Amino acid sequence: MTNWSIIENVISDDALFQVLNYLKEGKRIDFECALRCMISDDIVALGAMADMIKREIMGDSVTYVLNHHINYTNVCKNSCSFCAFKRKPESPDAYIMNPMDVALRLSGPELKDINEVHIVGGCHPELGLEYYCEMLDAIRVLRPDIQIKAFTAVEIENIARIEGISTKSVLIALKERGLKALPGGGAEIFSERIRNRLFPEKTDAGTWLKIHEEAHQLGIKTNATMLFGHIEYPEHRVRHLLMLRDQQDKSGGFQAFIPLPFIPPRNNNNGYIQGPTGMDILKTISVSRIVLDNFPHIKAYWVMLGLRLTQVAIHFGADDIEGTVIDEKIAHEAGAGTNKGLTRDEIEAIIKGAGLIPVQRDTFHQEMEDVSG
Ligand code: V47
Repeated sequence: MTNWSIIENVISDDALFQVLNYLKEGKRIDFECALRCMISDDIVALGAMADMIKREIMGDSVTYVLNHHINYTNVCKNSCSFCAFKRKPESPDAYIMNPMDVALRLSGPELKDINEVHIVGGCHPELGLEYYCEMLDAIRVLRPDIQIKAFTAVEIENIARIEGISTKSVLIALKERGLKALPGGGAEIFSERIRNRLFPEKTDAGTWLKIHEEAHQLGIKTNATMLFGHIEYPEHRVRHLLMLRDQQDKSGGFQAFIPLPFIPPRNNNNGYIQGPTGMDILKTISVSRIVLDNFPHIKAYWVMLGLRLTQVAIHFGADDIEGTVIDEKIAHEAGAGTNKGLTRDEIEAIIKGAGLIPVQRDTFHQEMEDVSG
């Protein structure tokens, strides 16, 4: 039984008493209530509520995965203003990896312990379905033990457009070649006005959600993200969370939600915003945990949060910190100050240093047996 009453003593923003009452009564947090949370500065109370929910699901445990992030191309037909990773095909530092090279990246002896690969890339204007199938085939041959989480809904839509087939047909073909899960990227913020300003060519909210629904119907698990701390208002964040919650009610295949704090691209000097404060990041993580009552997991992505804030975030509702990553590019092109990867020992030290228990998981958030000795 959750002892919600102890939180009454830490609430300093009266508006949060209603939120606490909803939680006590097991009522769903509605738009107004969620907005109250999102505009409140009482992060101690929000964090305490979120931590209570996290502890009901996970206790003192915080999970991580031994994985490798691979970005097969930086060529992208889109021109999202927040993205520092994209390149035009004619750019001198544009690259496309061939499918076998993607698989070979996973074959070194130092990578024998990893059990997940996370693969995403730009929306290349010409790479067709065969390229992606060859990549999955090559990985399955070289590393049949690795679970493949790959290609955002945005890439799935791009492949479907190039091939002139449905997004569902693309998902079916990729599933047959071993795709196990979709990452949550490319959702950005579900607002048509903001999309028009920041990422006009990118998959719209309805299509992004439809592709995830199709994946869920096919038994492919997915994640969801939200890019925040740019030009959006608290209302946009709340609407984004509620749209995800509604989708999860319908199709049920989301595993984790990952709030992504905007990192202002360092070489973009057009008076762009600074990105969210540490306080705003913690609040957004807590509110996500409180509102997304049907999402099993909330991830604090250490790459974008920094290691110290990650340690706090796992006391503010997050129960997972992603993984070893090894060679992160998207956040680092923008100027992330973290390492491009961490070892298992470093990840475990972050979690233990926060007074919590590190647990290695697989792509489906199942606990792995400890083979480290
Ligand atoms: O899709 C791009 C975002 C995403 C910036 O599903 C930026 O398990 C902040 O989706 N500042 C990629 N964010 C990361 C991502 C992800 C990471 C870890 C795990 C999972 C998962 C997903 O990063 C992109 C975009 O939404 N992004 N540029 C930026 N300047």
